[in-house]
Amino acid sequence: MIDFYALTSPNVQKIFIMLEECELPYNLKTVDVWANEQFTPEFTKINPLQKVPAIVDSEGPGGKPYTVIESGAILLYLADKTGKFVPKDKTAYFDMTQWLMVQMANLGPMCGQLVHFSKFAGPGQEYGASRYRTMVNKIFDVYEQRLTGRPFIAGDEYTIADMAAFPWLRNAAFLGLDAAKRPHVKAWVEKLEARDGVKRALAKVATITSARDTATDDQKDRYFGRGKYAVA
Ligand SMILES: N[C@@H](CCC(=O)N[C@@H](CS)C(=O)NCC(=O)O)C(=O)O
Repeated sequence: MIDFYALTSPNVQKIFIMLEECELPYNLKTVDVWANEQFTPEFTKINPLQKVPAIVDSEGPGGKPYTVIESGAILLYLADKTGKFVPKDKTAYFDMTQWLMVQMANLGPMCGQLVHFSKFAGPGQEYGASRYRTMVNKIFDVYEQRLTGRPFIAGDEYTIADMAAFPWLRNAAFLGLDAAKRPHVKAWVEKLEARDGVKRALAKVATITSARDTATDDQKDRYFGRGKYAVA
């Protein structure tokens, strides 16, 4: 059985999608980052980075419990465990791997910074939001190009590279971008949204509540590492 440490953010949604698409059973263990639950000693043992998602598979390699952190690594682990959503063809496999890395190293971090600086930085901080909006627009353009004349990100098959990019690319409006400007990304988002596994995953996410709207200033400072929590 898989213990899935989660909340609702895009990096976590990728794993909900993979688990639901593979119809793997899992125990959902919410870690409310807005209530600072990521910082408990118990969770820090699971993920020293103090972030969700993480999984603990009681039947890992050799039949022993195994912990996986980082959403891209979790997707690769689950793909290896099930043999699903990874191309058999070597070239397609490495196309998938490259685009998974593009998501992990570029799309995710740039969107994360844009959300932070546009929603949480406060007045007089326009430089951060502007810089990351530019980066996000550029990477969205790269995905638009990639999905022009290709049904899925790695090529002909739906893979974990699609699952990784989907929660961020469908968030255009939340990120302050115009989804209509990138018609191939928009059509691909709609195609994925129509999948049963994706629908089930998003429905699960929608049931999770968090302290996002009730977090105190101190909890937010601790989460964002600012004020007395800043490390010089
Ligand atoms: N690169 C990591 C990023 C994970 C991440 O940033 N998780 C956020 C929620 S999306 C989190 O747990 N933040 C808590 C914190 O930074 O204290 C992944 O893809 O798994």
